[in-house]
Amino acid sequence: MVLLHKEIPFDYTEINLADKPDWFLDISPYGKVPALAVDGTTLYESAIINDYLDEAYPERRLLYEDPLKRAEQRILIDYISNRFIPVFYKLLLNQDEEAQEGYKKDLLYHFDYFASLLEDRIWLSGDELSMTDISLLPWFERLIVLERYRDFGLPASYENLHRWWNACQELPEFHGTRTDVGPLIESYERYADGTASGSTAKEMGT
Ligand SMILES: N[C@@H](CCC(=O)N[C@@H](CS)C(=O)NCC(=O)O)C(=O)O
Repeated sequence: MVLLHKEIPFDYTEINLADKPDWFLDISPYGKVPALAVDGTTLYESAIINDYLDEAYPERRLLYEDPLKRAEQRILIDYISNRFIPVFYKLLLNQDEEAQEGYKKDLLYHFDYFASLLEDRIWLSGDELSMTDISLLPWFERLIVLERYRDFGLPASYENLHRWWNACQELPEFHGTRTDVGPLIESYERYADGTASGSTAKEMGT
């Protein structure tokens, strides 16, 4: 989405995480997507890739230039990466129903927090789309996976978040990157039935 937002030309290669090619492991030491190769240098970790792109291509900035405001955005991105996304994976990977109920409650707690940021604005960090929205959006696209495998969705009462998610779905950046629902659901099947054995399953499985 950042590449599209800034109209940076790129080649896109999908990786089968169940059978990672050697060339991919050479450029992505954690064995994870995404990775970005730029002139012989490879970057990984999506927040760091996004930081690089915003700095190297300053047109249509997604992070504030003001250091304090930018730091606030990075705190939210860190929250999404290290507090919210792991719960998504844990709910999907854990086969125990009681534990799943606990993770569902944790997700609602995170929804409360995101909704509180949207009380008087459409976007998470101000009047315009920014990196914080782009960091959270893919996980709302993936809520359909939790609906399918764990009977969990965004409750209707979260009006602010629904409004935000509806605005996200209008973005050209979203249309240019979205995965069809069928393949998206299928790609998480092995996480949901407990047969995934990749690095994410090992790290997030409980
Ligand atoms: N912190 C990393 C996380 C990336 C990540 O978890 N990628 C998953 C797929 S969404 C992956 O490639 N997992 C490899 C595996 O399961 O073997 C980032 O933000 O780039």
